[in-house]
Amino acid sequence: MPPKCQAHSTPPECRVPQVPLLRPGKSLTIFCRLFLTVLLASSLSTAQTADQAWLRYPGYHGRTVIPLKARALGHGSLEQSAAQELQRGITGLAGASSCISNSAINGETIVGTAEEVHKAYPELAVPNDLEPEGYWLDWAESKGHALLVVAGGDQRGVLYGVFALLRRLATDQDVTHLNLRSHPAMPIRWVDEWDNPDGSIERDYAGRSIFFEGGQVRQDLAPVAEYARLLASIGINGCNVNNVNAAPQLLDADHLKQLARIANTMRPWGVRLALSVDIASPQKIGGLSTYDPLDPGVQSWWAAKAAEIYALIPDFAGFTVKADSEGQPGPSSFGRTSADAANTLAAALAPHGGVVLYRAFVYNHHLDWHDPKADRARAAYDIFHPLDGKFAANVVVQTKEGPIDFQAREPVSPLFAGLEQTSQAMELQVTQEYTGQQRHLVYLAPMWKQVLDFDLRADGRSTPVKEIIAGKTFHRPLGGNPGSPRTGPRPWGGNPGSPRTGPRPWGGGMVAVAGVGRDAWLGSPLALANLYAFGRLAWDPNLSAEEIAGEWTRQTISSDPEVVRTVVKMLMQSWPAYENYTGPLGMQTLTDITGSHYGPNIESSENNGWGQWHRADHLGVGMDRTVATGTGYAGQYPPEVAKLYESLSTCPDELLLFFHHVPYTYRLHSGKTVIQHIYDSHYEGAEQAAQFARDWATLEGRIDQTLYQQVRDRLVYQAGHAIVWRDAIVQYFLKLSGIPDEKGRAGHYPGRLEAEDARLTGYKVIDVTPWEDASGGKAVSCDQPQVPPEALASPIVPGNLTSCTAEWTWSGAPGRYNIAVQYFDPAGGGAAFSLVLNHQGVDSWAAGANLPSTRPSGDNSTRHITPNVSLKPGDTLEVRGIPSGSNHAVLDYIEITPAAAVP
Ligand code: GCV
Repeated sequence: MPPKCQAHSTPPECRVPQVPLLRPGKSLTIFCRLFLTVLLASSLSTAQTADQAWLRYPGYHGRTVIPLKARALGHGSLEQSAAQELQRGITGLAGASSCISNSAINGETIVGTAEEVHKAYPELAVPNDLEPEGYWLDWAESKGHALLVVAGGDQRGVLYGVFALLRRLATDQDVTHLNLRSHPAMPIRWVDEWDNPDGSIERDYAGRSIFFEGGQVRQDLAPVAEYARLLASIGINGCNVNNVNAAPQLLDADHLKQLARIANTMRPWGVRLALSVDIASPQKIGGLSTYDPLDPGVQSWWAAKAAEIYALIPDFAGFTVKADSEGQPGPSSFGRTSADAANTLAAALAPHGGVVLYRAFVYNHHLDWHDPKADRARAAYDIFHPLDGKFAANVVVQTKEGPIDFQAREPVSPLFAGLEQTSQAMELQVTQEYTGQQRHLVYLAPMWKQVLDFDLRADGRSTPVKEIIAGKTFHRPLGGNPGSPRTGPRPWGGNPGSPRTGPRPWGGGMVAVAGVGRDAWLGSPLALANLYAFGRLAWDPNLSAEEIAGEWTRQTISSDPEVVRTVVKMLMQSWPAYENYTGPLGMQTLTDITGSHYGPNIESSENNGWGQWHRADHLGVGMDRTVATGTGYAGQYPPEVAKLYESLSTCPDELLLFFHHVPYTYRLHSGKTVIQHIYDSHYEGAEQAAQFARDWATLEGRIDQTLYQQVRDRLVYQAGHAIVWRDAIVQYFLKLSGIPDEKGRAGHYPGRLEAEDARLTGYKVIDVTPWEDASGGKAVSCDQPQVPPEALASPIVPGNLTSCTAEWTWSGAPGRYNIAVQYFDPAGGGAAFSLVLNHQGVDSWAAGANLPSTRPSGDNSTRHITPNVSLKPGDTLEVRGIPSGSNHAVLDYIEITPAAAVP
């Protein structure tokens, strides 16, 4: 009889797995076992590690038993990583489980390629047709020993199989019945890092680069190894380590040697190095007089450079190219096309098996905004569709999910249906450039799912984006031509050392701009759910955003059902909430597009060449992109989709203003007018953000306290910043349209006392730019601080001497109130504030949160709440601001609300 064992205190009995591969007559003797080996208890103490993300292995609460020992059948480095990870994972998982039997020895988990498993255990029915990078997990028995088999189609498959097994255990899934076979939906599953050699990162919100510092590759690559481990756990197989605005010097001989160290560090985790290249490199660092892609000298230069790279990095993945875009040099300077440039690079890489990911993010950022037909959204299709069929087989056109630039809402890029003879990859952004920069909780998987599942109806049939980018729809074998046999040499998908032959998958894939840095990977604990979700969707785009959120929460935070329920709910509501309070109906994120891309700045989109226009005026709003009267963008979609967007009667509300210019009084399908929807959605979104903070508060005591506190602080900040967004957009459109809010909220703020209406000492009234970022457009700034009377009586301490004061007299009812102080916290100094009641201090806090922009604006407008203050009529309330550096302790207003009404 197997010994009974219990996982934690009240779980059911541990289950004994079924062994479908047993030869008849064998009996089952698998007992409660989990690993105790501490072989790899590892040196993970202080460094930046993968267990700060989801690889924590916090404890096994499931009831299936698995063998105690793990063994790799082969000697390849990926397989060794796989076996070591299994050991490490089970060690962690075993820690919290009582499903451990010291006497249990009669079994092991074996990991190896299908070929190796077959050789070692000929009696096992291992599938012999596993796909590249695919795996198969099942129970078996050999010579009276229980075997848990992890077989890979190749070495990467072994690694991914191990992570799949660990994921099932870490999420307490039943592994009694396995027989699980899986392979990735698409071969290219890369992350792009926009790191610069000096250690800075473009659009990064998590500290400095893990790859570079001071112009060189960092000596300490331990975080890179941990990152590669994290990436492997979600099936990512490529990492481009430098900014697409590429520094050409990275291709010089010295830097290539340094980059080879990065490649060596990531290789044991199956992650291949890729590089972004500047198309002008032959001229900039090669000493040539031109970089014309059709010049033979230029072509030879690239061929020699590729050979030099492959001599150092034999499994080099390929190049990513941003050209003719946002000031980057490109083939248009020589009258050449994007295909000419891509093919020159492709020819250089082809003999070595590399690919070119050529970005379709090519547009003119000097568009004429007076021209009603000009439209940035058209650019990718206009430029790349005519080139379909002209790209070399190892070129993949990499297209952002939407036609503009990672906005909170855009339609799917029509280019996905516009390239039938070209392999394609979809580019997403994990780093939250336009979606709250990791200070706001925005789980992006639901948005990505909408894109992946969107049916473009190319050629009048079902063609969801996920199948197009996987190469299935148009039969695009990566590195081959449509219709060619899916066998033979393949440029991608093989492991180092493995033969580059055999069946190959259809080509294409997904690439995420990740933006990891040295500050806990993404700077914010919950933001890591996006990186996790990206990898899981690139492996299997049919997974739901909700199930991925659940998996991530169980592995990262807790498997307590209440915690999982709460966190999943918050994650799932976060993108709609953000969209609600930043820019609804397809207007895009109404942010400062020429600056921070963070706070509200509605007019910044207009009257410039960047082309993110929403065309709001006093009569109406929206960009007419119809074929009939607008820019014609809608006509870039296949006919069924074009028709849907062209007509006001069928265009979905959420994209109405992306496709149509309508009066504010236009009625949506929901029955609301556009203007009322703008008001309502902003109030609703801000309320949703406040609810996240309340939801999270219910988890105190159920989860790690440090994590609780970190996330709590962020959510409280987000709730305040959502109000900044709400008020900016609502007051802007109220003023522009002149149409009141049916619900009487816009322009009326109960309990709000403006700083400019206070009795001011030292403070002077200023205009805030843009005006909508301050309540009433004005604030007060402490440019000439005064010496408060009590400071004169105290010992002189530099810094506490000078402040400015705004003072109000309370005339409301007696009672307990929350007092919100809305102030600006621009970069460039750490100002301080205090709240004073009847000359007694009740609260004080420091500004200096490192928010964008050096001038007061919606980027840095911040709310501090002092709860539960007792007030009676005639009380004097003061806010004192102490400036520092260029932070002038700028104050917008205070808002006094009954204590019960606000959490
Ligand atoms: C790397 C947006 C970002 C830029 C980025 C560009 C791109 O415009 O704001 O920082 O440049 O996209 O994707 O190339």
